[in-house]
Amino acid sequence: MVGYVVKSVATAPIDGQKTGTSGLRKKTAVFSSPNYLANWVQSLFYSLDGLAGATIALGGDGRYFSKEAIQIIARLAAGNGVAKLVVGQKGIMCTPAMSCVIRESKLYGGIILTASHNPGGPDEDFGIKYNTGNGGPAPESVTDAIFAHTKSISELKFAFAEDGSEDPFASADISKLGSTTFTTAGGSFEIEVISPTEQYVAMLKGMFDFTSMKALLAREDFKMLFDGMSGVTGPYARRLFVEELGAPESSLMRCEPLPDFGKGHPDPNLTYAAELVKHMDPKQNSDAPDFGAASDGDGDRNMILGKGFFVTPNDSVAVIAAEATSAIPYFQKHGLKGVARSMPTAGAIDKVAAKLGLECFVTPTGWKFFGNLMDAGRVQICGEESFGTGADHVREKDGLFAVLSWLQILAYKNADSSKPLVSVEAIVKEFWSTYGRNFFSRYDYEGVESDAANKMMAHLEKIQEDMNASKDPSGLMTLGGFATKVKLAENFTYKDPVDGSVASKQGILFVFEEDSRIIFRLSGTGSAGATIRMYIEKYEPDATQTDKDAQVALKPLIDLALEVSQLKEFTGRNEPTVIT
Ligand code: VG1
Ligand code: CO
Repeated sequence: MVGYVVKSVATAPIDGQKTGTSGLRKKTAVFSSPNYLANWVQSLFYSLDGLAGATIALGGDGRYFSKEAIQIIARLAAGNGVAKLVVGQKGIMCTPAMSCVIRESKLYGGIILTASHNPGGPDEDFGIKYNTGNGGPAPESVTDAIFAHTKSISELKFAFAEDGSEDPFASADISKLGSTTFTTAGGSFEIEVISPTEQYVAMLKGMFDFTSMKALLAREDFKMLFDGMSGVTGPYARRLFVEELGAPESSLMRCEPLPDFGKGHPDPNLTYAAELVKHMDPKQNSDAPDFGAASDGDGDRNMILGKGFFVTPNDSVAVIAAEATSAIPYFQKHGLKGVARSMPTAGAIDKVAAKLGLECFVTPTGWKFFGNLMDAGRVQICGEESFGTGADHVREKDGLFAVLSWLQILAYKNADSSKPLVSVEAIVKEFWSTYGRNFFSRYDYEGVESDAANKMMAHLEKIQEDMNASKDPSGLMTLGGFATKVKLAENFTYKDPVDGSVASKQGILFVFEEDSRIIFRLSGTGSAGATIRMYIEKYEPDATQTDKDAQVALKPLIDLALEVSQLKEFTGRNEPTVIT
């Protein structure tokens, strides 16, 4: 056995190491600068109780700088008394699989190396996130403690090789499965390399009826196409769709994980997954598949498409909730008591909850807010407008779970193979005719100057406060001199119903008389400057009006939002970077 020694190395605080919506994300050059990663990881270890002897999982989307990061983290883990590190082979582990491994193996927690849907590479982004023993992203009590430590840190507890060289664990080959143990005076440290797919695929297999999905994929009139966006899900998709469900290899595109995602932006939406969208369009491809899906860099996001048809994430999670207990074995067995969505997410799922008599929660943006509700058994399905869909089988959003849910619903609706195919589009349109349609769009303005973005938000906050101060007895307010009546203006505050913790200033929203909404918030996942997100929603109960194009249906509200916020004046931007 190889030995190591623990030594203290001096360091000094580095500014701006505050965890955002989902972990710490910065340019790779920042992350790889001296002690940047080490300071944050040491601060994390300072924030955790009972770390001595613990087992921690480590893996990520395999992006550029992951290998170096794993080495630094292993040395700090050993230095801080962690007994064992469970590492995904080649450092790979998609985010929902990490959540599954932490939960099923009852680990102390896990570290995920990803900047998720942000591009990767030497000039792009790197990120790190800590998940607790329930498999979910650390709550704000933990991330606040980490941030506090980053401001006062003075030493790093590093493991060194006995001969003084820097990497004491070089002999643990993370490209091969197996375990290596290292020793030091009074202790030891083990690195176990595990399959990134095994536990997670087994879990998914237990949740769905693979036989009926296999029959669906065997139909002459049914084809699917999955876009891995060169992110981490490729190997999982091959395993599930090709090896387990029998789809041909041509059902996969961009399914080899690349450290720079092929220079793409691994964010599954109509803009960044344009190639998939093109393949799915019967006007551009005479052989367009019937079902299309994509996932992001770390595998927690998903996009669902039918032939020439886009399913919004708001509708997707609502359809899954509506069909869950009839179509999906996992929910047939475990039941469905409640659902949740983030505040900016459109309220289609609320309509399902009302009809099915389920509890329905509205949380701030970020998956970490769903964890307590799921742990308490009050929520089983939840989603975000940002292409996040998930359930209580893990504590992260789960792109492949969403794709399998849709395949399962399609298999259920098409149980009789002698009948013509019931399409994705038909399922969504049937949903609209039952529940009405929540038209929704998000405008993102990326790379805005921080000062300008903050001024715009302050301007909106002032409008919101003035409105509340001048409320007339009818309770209705006039928005910034415009004729439209507003029934609610607020800066969203959330009180966790389980532990009572409060998150304030989570986005400024104006809700109109007929439940239309405009919402503004600043992104917490960017790595430079500010990203403004503007969310627009309009509910249309009339089944004869649900077929419109969303941009057309929302145009008056979009114009109003731009005028009230003075977004163009504050930022100098005439067009958004991305529309979803
Ligand atoms: C965005 C999304 C949010 C999501 C978060 C992490 O956050 O809006 O809904 O939970 O990304 O997703 P923000 O603060 O930039 O709006 V991922 O796949 O990047 O972990
Ligand atoms: Co992600």
